Amino acid sequence: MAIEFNHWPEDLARHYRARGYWVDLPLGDILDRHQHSDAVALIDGERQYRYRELHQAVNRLAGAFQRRGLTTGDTALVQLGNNAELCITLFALLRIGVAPVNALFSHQRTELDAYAGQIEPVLLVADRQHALFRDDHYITALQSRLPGLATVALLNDGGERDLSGWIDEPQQTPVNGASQPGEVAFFQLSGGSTGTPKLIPRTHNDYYYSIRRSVEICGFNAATRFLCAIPAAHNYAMSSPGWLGVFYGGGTLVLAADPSPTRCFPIIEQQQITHTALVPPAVSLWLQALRDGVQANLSTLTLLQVGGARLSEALARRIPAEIGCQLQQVFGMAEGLVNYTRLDDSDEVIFTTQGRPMCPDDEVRVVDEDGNILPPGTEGRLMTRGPYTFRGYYRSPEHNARAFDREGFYGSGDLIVVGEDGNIRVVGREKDQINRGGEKIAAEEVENLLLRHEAILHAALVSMEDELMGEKSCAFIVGHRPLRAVEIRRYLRELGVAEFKLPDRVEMVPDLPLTAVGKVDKKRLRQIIADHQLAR
Ligand code: AMP
Ligand code: DBH
Repeated sequence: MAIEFNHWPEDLARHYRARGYWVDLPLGDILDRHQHSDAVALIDGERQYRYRELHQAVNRLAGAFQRRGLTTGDTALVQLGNNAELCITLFALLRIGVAPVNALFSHQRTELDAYAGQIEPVLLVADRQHALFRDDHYITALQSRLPGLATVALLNDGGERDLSGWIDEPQQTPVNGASQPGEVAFFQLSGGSTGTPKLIPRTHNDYYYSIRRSVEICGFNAATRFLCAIPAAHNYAMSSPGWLGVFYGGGTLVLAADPSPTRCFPIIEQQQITHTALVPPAVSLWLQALRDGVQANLSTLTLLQVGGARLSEALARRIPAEIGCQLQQVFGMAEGLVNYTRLDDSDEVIFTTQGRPMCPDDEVRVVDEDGNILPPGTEGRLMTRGPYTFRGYYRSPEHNARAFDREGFYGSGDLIVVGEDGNIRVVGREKDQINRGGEKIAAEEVENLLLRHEAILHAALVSMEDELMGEKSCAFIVGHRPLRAVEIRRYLRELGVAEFKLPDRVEMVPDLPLTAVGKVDKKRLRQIIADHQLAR
């Protein structure tokens, strides 16, 4: 059975097909087009796959999944780091029509619980090297809650369930069963602003378009050697143009475990990297390393993409000057809409804006609090719809009613200004979220966890400025007794939360300031912490 999702209205769907955005091909086509190629597709440490080999590995794993009973319309929870197995697993699942949630490797129990609870997976793919999967406790707990979760494959297991073993199983049966191109291919993760992390159904048609168009704009081709050092499961790394874009163009993907200069500089030199994508804090670290005189030959690098969080103009200007490559700003979202500065834009546009929508049929509106459309040049809320912007979070009718307007425009929660030339500047945010160097923290999610602590009465999480990360998080807490930051962080860690969500700072207060309508006054709290920071 096909996975439910909110469809585009018929007239728009017809338009998107007529304009050639939706081509009715499954995402598996990205590899199929190169299945006879001897070009190198993927480099992961010492391991190297040619397109032909990658395609065969995908087919073998798809067969292995099929023999274990997986079939079209099933769902899977996948948590793998930046390795070849992540790419092989995704394509194998696409081949047999199983829709995964690709959790980030930094995710812990509460995040995985939330995703599993929503999709009720029949398959789990995880890594023994992740703390949660060192033993079978968590797997057993998941299976007792989800009786349908019958199949488990584990990287670095060595036994019957070893993922690498499954990839090596000889292919005995032809694989088939990809879902229809108009149906859900997989779920993307929303940075979110609500208590439970929301899932974004993405169809083959909409996602494939976003990849093809990104490849075109960014100029990826067979000569591209792309370094993926940011989390490969993230929408940015997958599709803007990301590693799926590299494969589409027939180039070479080189994986790295993290974006630190010590990790990446030698790889860039050895692998002759031409393109890579970073978040702003990583850019700062790269620039600092170069200023510190770290020896590195980055001369092959022609394009550095930066996105996920606001890049300051000062930092932007240093990129061509000090790294010696072109900058491209990327303002995107897992929900869909992606904006790029173009390769032939003026320095002014590239340094001071977050670019413009990639598709002529991306509809972007700037509206006020009541939804009235504002004139160009005015700051307001971003609303958008288009051929690759989703129409609703998975199984979240109430939240969708708030996140979308009557015409199906999605409100991203960003405050923007659109210039006369159509370029967008992100100037703020109205969603209750902290953007910690590109990693999104939904305040409510952390607050709910804090409130489970026996000594905590009220809690509010807000952003505070940070030189490296852009923003960090500060928890204001009303408690029965004084609590120290280390204690709170340890408590959250024990609950099982991704490390980046732990409050960077904790302030005990007698009460939380309220607005006139009785809501926690977060603006005031942000001001309090800013004043504290100034005073230091
Ligand atoms: P997510 O919904 O988790 O995919 O995160 C998308 C959000 O990240 C956007 O709505 C923005 O708030 C933020 N974002 C992404 N790229 C940029 C950028 N280049 N500049 C500023 N904010 C960004
Ligand atoms: O932050 C994001 O989610 C993001 C940034 C750049 C994204 O999803 C994308 C490009 O596709």
